Amino acid sequence: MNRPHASAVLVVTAALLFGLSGCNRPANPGAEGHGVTPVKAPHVPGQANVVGKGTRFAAALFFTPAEPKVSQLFTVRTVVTTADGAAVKADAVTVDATMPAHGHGMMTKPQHKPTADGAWQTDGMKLHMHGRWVFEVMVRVGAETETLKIPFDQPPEAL
Ligand SMILES: [Cu+2]
Repeated sequence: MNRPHASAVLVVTAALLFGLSGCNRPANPGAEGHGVTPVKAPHVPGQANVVGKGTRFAAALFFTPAEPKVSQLFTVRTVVTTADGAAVKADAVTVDATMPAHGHGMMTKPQHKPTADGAWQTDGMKLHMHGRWVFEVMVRVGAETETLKIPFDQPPEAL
């Protein structure tokens, strides 16, 4: 899982080349031309893939599979707390994702359901391009709602 050095150098080189060549030369087939993809640290098993905090609530998102590839369907488990980190049982949670720089969202329509342990599960997520996405996590607890916006960089392939 932790392919060393060579692949990291490749990614950095590809990112540099891509950055220099502008937006009209896709770095890999299927990806439309756009900006440099930051190299992210490998995901640590058991830890949330992304976390976000608003003024009322915070959310931790766990992906299955743990490191989805471009265009691979995945499931998100969302654990909600108060912004201070206290446990809270959300009445509704939805997860969406968009690429603001490109003005588009996902091509799938994810489904959301509560889990037996008080978290929420979103099936049918798919990030069909590599690059910067923003997860929009809507949390409702009673009459209070908040939407957390959490940036995420989808790598060209699982690192
Ligand atoms: Cu895009």
